[in-house]
Amino acid sequence: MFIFLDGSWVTREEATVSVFDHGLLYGDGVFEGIRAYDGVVFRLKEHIDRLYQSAKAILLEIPYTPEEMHELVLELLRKNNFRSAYIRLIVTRGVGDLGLDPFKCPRASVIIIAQELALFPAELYEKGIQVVTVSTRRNRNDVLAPAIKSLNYLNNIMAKIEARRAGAQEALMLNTEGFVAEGTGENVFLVRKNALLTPPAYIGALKGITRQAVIDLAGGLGFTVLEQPFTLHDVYTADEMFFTGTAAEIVPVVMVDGRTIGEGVPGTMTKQLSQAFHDLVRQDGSRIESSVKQVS
Ligand code: PXG
Repeated sequence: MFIFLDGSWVTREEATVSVFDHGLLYGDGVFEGIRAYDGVVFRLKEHIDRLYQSAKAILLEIPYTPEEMHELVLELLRKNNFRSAYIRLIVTRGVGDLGLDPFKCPRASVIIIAQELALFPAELYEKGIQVVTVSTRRNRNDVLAPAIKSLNYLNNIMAKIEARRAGAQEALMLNTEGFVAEGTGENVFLVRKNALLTPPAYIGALKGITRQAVIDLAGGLGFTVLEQPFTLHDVYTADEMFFTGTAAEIVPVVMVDGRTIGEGVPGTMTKQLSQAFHDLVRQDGSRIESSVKQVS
């Protein structure tokens, strides 16, 4: 298995970072989780755009252009002979001293890892998951913009710990005003009658690539999409609910805080969207094989 590490293609054993890297010392850096399906990297351009936006927000200069980064991801998949994979792109502040001053880190470190896909158990999608609301709140816009996909996920990890300790698979996170924000690594959607509801990003959610794909697909299926704030009351009384994310894709939620959502089984709109999403991911993205290799 090859890993891209600061300009070199290295093995898993060789892929090590310095203990002085500020990504390790302070969570100072940004990342992306990306997925390839049957030779297509789903919405790779959108993931790269978001990576550069996250980097810009924390004043981190990535030592490659977005076009070079795009090509590096594809090259990594080719070198590993992967057609379907989970890809992790990481940019850390790089090596500095033990102080937190990022200006002492001369060069950002770039790591790209691809792993053959470990799929979640099918049962999760057939039966749906149970979630609990947790006391850990999502990052506030005036503290650390939740739109930044940073290496500092501690508040989401605390939320995950609360959920797992309560016997649930995932946490539902609120913002400090009590509006529903998202899961620990997923965006959230409700279905009410023929409409799909999802919180606007300013509430405290990441602008998910899967979230946007679902919004795009919903229009084609004739569903109304409302990006508006909602509360736990709206959750408990929804007809259907699901989470979206690169790793999780579309996961039905059938119980929240002991309240059954809809009929307690994955809903029809959720199923329709999942089907449409599975078709989309094999088409909408960057082909792994370079065009020169394709014989027409
Ligand atoms: N919200 C947060 C906070 C996230 O970290 C999403 C939503 C979904 O976004 P995308 O673009 O993936 O549709 C994420 C995704 C994982 C994993 O392996 C996922 C994420 C981060 C860390 C791990 O499930 N981010």
